[in-house]
Amino acid sequence: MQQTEIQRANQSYRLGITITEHLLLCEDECPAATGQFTRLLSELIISAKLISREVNKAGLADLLGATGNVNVQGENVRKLDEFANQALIHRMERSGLICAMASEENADIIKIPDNMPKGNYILAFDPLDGSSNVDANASIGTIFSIHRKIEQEECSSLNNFLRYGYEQVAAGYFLYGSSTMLVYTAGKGVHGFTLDPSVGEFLLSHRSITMPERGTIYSVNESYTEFWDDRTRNVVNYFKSSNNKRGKPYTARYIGAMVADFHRNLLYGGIYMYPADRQDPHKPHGKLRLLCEAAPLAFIAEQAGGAATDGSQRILDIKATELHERVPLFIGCKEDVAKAMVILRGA
Ligand code: P6P
Repeated sequence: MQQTEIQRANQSYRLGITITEHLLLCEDECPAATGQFTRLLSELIISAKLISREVNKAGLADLLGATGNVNVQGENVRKLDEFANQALIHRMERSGLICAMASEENADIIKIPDNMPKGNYILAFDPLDGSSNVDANASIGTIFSIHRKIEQEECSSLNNFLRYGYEQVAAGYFLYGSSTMLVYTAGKGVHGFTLDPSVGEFLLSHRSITMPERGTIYSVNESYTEFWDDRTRNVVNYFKSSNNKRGKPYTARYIGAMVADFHRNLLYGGIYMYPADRQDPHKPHGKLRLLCEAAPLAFIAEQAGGAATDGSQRILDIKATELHERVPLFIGCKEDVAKAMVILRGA
């Protein structure tokens, strides 16, 4: 049927729901909402658009490779790590919404300069998770966790960061992959938005994401098998030798960027594991950071019907004792994580 000009015009305006519209709708549903959270997420989105732009042209803009510096984690800092870290810090410290930040790349708390306005939110982030993959054009991402400042604490007090995961106000990640996505939760489900570069807007693409009870994928770096304890080896062997929810063997998938492995497992169903590695002084409790990696993704996993544990307890029930605390991590479909816990407990 010949489309009329009006129908064509209408289609060109049919953008779908933008993240801003989504947030404003959520605000209407939350009487206590002040609009501060909407503004905070909007500031994070601007940072992510800048990072996405640089990630997408990294190969052309001399942004690949290392800076020659080593961060607090003992990892080589890559040019894009540094760009992403500075883009987030620069934007957030001027927002007037944050009273202190912690970045995986910075040893200490990032204070808001005295000449900048302060807000009531505490932000922890991994500016570019999996960045060692960027030279190979594999997916990487930014992970963020948002808490409210503790009323009686000074902005820069470490106590604002040493919190239980279940106290998070919101958590999410930006994924720089075949498309740029935002996946976040504020405690009312998990929602995914895809950046439409032609209009520069994040559009609702995955409403109310839920994980299947049991998955089909296991994600772990098996080159460390000899460094695990027997129970950890038994967990991985279980997934290697059992049938999944479709009655077929689990499929092994490991990108080397947790945010990308997590996202695939969130949508398809699976479990990601980074166990303790007793042979590596850097990783006696695993490699992943509680505040800026495990806790935010655990919040998302649980809001999507999944689960996350360090092998003995729920990740969200862990109260951080230091800024860069590391934890072993088993995260994904509820039944897969439960099975891992049973084996890890030696039951
Ligand atoms: P390995 C990236 O550095 C990261 O923190 C996760 O995103 C990723 O899953 C893991 O480390 C990869 O570590 O030891 O398997 O190379």
